[in-house]
Amino acid sequence: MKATVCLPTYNERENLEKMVRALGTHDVDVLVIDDGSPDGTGEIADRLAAELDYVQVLHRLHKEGIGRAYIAGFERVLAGDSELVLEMDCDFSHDPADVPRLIAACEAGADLALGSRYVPGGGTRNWGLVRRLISWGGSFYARMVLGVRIRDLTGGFKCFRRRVLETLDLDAIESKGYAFQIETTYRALREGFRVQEIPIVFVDRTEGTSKMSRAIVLEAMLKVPLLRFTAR
Ligand SMILES: Nc1nc2c(ncn2[C@@H]2O[C@H](COP(=O)(O)OP(=O)(O)O)[C@@H](O)[C@H]2O)c(=O)[nH]1
Ligand SMILES: [Mg+2]
Repeated sequence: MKATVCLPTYNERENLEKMVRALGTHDVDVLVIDDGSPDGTGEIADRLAAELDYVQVLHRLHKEGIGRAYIAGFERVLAGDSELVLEMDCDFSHDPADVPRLIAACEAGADLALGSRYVPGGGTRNWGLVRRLISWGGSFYARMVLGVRIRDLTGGFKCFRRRVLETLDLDAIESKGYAFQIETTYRALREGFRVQEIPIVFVDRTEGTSKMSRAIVLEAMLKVPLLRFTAR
């Protein structure tokens, strides 16, 4: 099945080229979604797109959070002919070598495959205690409030069959940070799609800096109970 990886970037100058070339060893297209990074990431993306025919770039003017970036990216990919649409961070926390396993899960029948840190075989590496607690605690909290069996609700390494994204009302999704990940998976479950967790080991970035903020965590905490009572 034809697959496109959506790669959102904000100041990923040190990581982008290496990531794009690593993805090029797998049979995927890549759409870089850059929110006007001041560090020149957008120009690197343009140079790669000119050189490599599997690469495209979507430039957005302002940093609006990963949720808005992904929705713009999904709309672009759905206008083409890819059957599978992937989400992935550009900082090597998600291993490009795991991409074929997510794709294989969808080819074998999953509608949405989640790279999961919290199923047997998965885990995190070199994250401090605080980040581990926020991440695991966030997934635990969301699982309890939403009443779902998914172990990793906040992860951002995913593979969607296009019908999932075509069914979800993307314009109605307002979540910007981790809440976006929780919301898309929860809505997919509510629509009756088959969601499967695939174990991955998440490694903390060594280049560049995280864009995680208190606002992103707070948004997720408030959004979860709202989703429980309002999402279709
Ligand atoms: N286009 C875009 N990408 C973003 C934005 N915020 C984060 N990213 C990208 O999303 C991915 C994950 O972000 P990161 O800061 O590593 O979050 P963390 O892994 O939770 O610490 C990276 O590829 C970032 O460059 C944004 O507002 N717009
Ligand atoms: Mg990261």
